[in-house]
Amino acid sequence: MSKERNHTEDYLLYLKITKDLFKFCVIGDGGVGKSTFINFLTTGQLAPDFDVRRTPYINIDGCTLGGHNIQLYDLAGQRREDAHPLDHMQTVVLKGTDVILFFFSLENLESFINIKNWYEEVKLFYKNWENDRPLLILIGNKLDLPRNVEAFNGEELVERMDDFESYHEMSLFSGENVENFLKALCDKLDEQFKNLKETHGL
Ligand SMILES: Nc1nc2c(ncn2[C@@H]2O[C@H](COP(=O)(O)OP(=O)(O)O)[C@@H](O)[C@H]2O)c(=O)[nH]1
Ligand SMILES: [Mg+2]
Repeated sequence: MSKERNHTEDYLLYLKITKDLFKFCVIGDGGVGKSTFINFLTTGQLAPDFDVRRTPYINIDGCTLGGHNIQLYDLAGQRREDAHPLDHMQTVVLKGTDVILFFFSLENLESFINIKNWYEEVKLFYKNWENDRPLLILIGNKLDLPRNVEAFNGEELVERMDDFESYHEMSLFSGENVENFLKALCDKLDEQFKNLKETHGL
């Protein structure tokens, strides 16, 4: 491990390798389904059965996915000036994050437009974005509702901001495409875990 790395980074890396641990962060406007997604991962319940509450500031949870251990950081979507975890806890939220899921709702154009702002804000945290950035995934949720964002808009955004890994649409109400997405995500985690171990000669 290189000298520039500090103890926290080394310890996180140790946990990642020995515990098969991944850190996920879910970011996007309020009401787009971030907490519903996390609840689905932890309990298997979809939107109709989940008694949803506004996420206060930050919520940290955990689950397993395809045998990997996942830490889930769910952030409040409501963006009050200087009152958001990304204003005060960038390090806690973003340090060591492996995957950022940027969520918007397909029936809410503004939530899609705001993705660019969330992305820019996250990017500010990383000193060496090209090498250190996490896996970025864009999710258009609420596929069951009348659409105000077309599929090609999401695809185009992912192409334009080419550090996004992929774009997926789903409904956490009907369940459409949720399992497909999780399968693709698990494949990616398998690949990353294998690479991480190989990089450290394991
Ligand atoms: N119709 C529909 N409603 C959804 C879907 N996903 C979440 N919701 C509902 O949207 C509202 C906000 O969800 P929530 O997970 O709290 O959003 P968050 O603020 O991004 O965490 C809740 O009433 C959910 O039941 C979906 O795919 N379709
Ligand atoms: Mg929430």
